Amino acid sequence: AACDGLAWSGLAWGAGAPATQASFALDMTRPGRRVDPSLASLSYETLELSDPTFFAADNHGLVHLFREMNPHGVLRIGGNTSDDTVWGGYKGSMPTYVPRRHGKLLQPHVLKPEGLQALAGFVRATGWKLVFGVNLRIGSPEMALDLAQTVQRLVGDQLLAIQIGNEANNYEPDYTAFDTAWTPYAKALRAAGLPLAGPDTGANTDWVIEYAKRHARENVFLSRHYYREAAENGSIPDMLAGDPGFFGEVEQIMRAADQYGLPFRISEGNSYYNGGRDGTSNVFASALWGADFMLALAQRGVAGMHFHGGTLNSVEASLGRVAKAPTGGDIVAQRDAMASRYSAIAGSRALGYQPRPLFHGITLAQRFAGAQMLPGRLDAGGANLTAYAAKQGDAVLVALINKDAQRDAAVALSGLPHGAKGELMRLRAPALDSRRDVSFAMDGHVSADAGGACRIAVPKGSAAWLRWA
Ligand code: BDP
Repeated sequence: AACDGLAWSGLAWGAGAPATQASFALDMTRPGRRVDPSLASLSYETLELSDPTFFAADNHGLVHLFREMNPHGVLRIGGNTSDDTVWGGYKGSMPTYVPRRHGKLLQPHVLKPEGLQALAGFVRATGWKLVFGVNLRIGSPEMALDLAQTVQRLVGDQLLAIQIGNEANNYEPDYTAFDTAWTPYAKALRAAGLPLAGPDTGANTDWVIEYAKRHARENVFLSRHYYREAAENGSIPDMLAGDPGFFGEVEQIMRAADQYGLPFRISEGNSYYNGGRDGTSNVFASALWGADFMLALAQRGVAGMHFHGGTLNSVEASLGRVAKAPTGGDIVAQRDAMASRYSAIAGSRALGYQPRPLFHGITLAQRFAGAQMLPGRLDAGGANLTAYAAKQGDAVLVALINKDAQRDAAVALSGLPHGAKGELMRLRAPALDSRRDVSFAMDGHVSADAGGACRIAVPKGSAAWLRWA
C-alpha cells in the first residue's frame, strides 16, 4: 500500500534481522486526559541565581532554547540549594544555620537581589511561569515571607506558586513533623496573598496524599519529585527498561488530585539523582526515556514534568561536591562539559548553549500539548516499544517509541481516520549512546488506507511522531 512504501523509505535497517511485528489499535471513542500545555517544564537550583547573567533577559541563547522547548513552560527554582540559601535582602534576624550535605558542613549561599531581578527579566523574556522554593530547613518564616514577596513584586502574574522546602523528607522525621514546620510558613505566605504549592517531597507519595487532604484549599498544585535511581546504579538498559511501579504511585496521587481538584506536577526529576550518570543521562537513550516518561505521565493526567538540570557547578554544589568539568575538545564538547549530566540544555553564556539529546525527546512529547489522550491496544510483539495517541482538534497524534536496543519494529496502526494524510517526524541518532547528532525532524508523509490502517517502521533505538489530519 502507499502507506507502507512511504513510511518505510529511507530507513537503514539492522543487519538482516527481520523486524518485530507490532500493532497499535487506536480507540477514538474514549478520549482520556487533556495534556497540559506546560507539560515540558524545567527545574534549576536556587544557586544558579548567584550568577545574575545566567537567568537574564539578555541571555538570548538560553531564552531561545526555553521558548523552543515550550512557549508555555514553567521554571521551578529550588533543589537542595534552596534549603541552603539565605536571602540577602532580609534585614531581620534568623536562626544560626549550618547546612549539611552528605555529612559535610557548608556555608549557606547568599541570594542577592540582583539575581532575583535578573530572573524576573528572564521569566518575562521566555514567557514562562515561575515556581519558587523558599528555605524551610532554616526555620525562618519571616525570611521566607520577605523573599517570596520580593519574588512576587518582581515577577507579578508570572509567579505560579511558592514552594516551602525541598525534599523535606530528607530532613524531617515524618509527615507530621514536616507539617508542623510548614504551617507557620504557609500561614505567613497565605496572609500575604501568595499562591502555594507542595509538598515538593522527594519520593513520598503518602506525603502528597496527606498534604492534599489537609491543605488542598491553600494550594494551586500538588508536587513531588522523581528520579529512577542513584547515578551509581544507572545504565542505558536500566533507564530504558522503564519504571512501571512509579506509575502506580502517580495513579494514587492523581486520585487525590482529582478528588481535591488540583493539578499534580513532578516539580523536579530526571533519570538518575546524584547529578545524573555520564554516558546514560546525557546520551541519546535519555531522549527516548524522556519522551516516553512524559507521555506516560500525561496519559495519567500529570500536568507538568520539570526536568532538573543547569550548570555542573550548581548541581554539584547541591550535593556538597565541587565540580571539576573536563576541559578540551571542540565547541560541542566544551559546552557539554559545562552542564550537569542530566541537564536538557548544555553550554554557557560565553560558549553559547546547545540542546542535549534529552531536549529533543522533550520536544517530541511536548507536541501533544493541548491534545486529549486516546486509549489504544498495543501488541509490542516482544519489543521494548511504547505507543501513545491523542486527539488534537481535528488531528490525531501518534508517538511510537522503540526503546529496544536490538529489535526494529514494524508497527501496524489501525483505527486512524479513514484515508487520513499523516506527517511523520523521526527522533534518531547514530546510536543509543550518541552524545551528538541527535535529530527530531520531518521524514515525509504517509496516508492511512480506506480502512484507517497504516504500517510504520520504527527502527531500534528511535521514535516516530505522526500527525494525521
Ligand atoms: C535532588 C535535589 C537536587 C539534586 C538532585 C540530585 O533536590 O538538588 O541536585 O537530587 O541528586 O534530590 O541530582
